[in-house]
Amino acid sequence: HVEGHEELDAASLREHEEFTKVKNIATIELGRYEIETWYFSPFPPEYNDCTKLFFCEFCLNFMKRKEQLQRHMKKCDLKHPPGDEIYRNGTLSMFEVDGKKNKVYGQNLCYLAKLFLDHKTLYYDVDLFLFYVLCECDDRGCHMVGYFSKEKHSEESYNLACILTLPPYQRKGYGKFLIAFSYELSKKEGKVGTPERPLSDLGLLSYRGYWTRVLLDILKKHKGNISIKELSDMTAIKAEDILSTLQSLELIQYRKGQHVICADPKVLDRHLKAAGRGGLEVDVSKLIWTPYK
Ligand code: 1VU
Repeated sequence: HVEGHEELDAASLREHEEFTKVKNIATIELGRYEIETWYFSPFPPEYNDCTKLFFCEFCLNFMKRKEQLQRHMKKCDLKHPPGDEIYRNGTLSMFEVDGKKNKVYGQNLCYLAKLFLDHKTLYYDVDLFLFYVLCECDDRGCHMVGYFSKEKHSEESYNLACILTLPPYQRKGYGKFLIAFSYELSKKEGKVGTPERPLSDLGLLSYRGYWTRVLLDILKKHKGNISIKELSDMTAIKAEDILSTLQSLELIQYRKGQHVICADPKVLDRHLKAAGRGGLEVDVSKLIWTPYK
């Protein structure tokens, strides 16, 4: 996660790493939730004396006191993230926010996300990223559930930089929805993609679950031989990730100098059962999007 870290030399990087060990903000208020934080986040120095912050759930501005937030809510005219609504299915919406066009929102989102992300070292250079913000919508507005960020141009074929489901919404299938969404965007771009590394424990679990389900569903339905390349073309999952997933399921054998997928239907069913719930489906017919140029 190197968003805007290039200018730092080794010494300041070490210093930064020392500093990031101490958690400053212990709780945040966001919409109707009070949420306990997990990690340090580098809020501007004037917030150093705070242990709690109050976020506007729509523009993500943060304040030191509840009264400030209440005053802000009377005049904030956002009822959803800034940017384009690119997906709507029932009460579920996805907004695409360009970090260059909505710099403050992008920075606020990063400060917020860092409270729940261990490795992320992103601070100011949000210009290079798009943010895909998932919301549950009702008559009061569109409430952020989670998001992922994506580089506008990635040399390493990353299709996702950081992913977060806010703690009150975790373990309900939103994470797998966000992952599935990132691959649907890659399919529209005609590219394969992979998440930026390192993955957190929860990130790896979610990705492993997603990859397993998608690949086994195809293998189950498919008749005859199929190659990793074909699987990759169908799913936009990078070949290395397919190989490591199938290897971890012990579905790969090495015969005569070649990797061969061995897909016994009974074994597939057993793995599928173990892979957990499918998560919320992405209905691609409801995605209205063209790749960034
Ligand atoms: O519920 P299932 O079993 O069907 O699937 C779950 C489960 O396999 C696993 N999982 C867990 N397993 C054990 N204990 C847990 N607490 C737990 N949480 C998840 O992951 C599968 C996905 O479940 P989900 O679709 O309901 O996913 P969530 O909405 O809970 O979101 C998953 C993430 C990783 C986004 C969420 O846990 C989160 O925001 N964590 C904090 C931030 C983080 O670690 N992000 C990933 C960092 S790596 C990165 O950003 C680089 C790409």
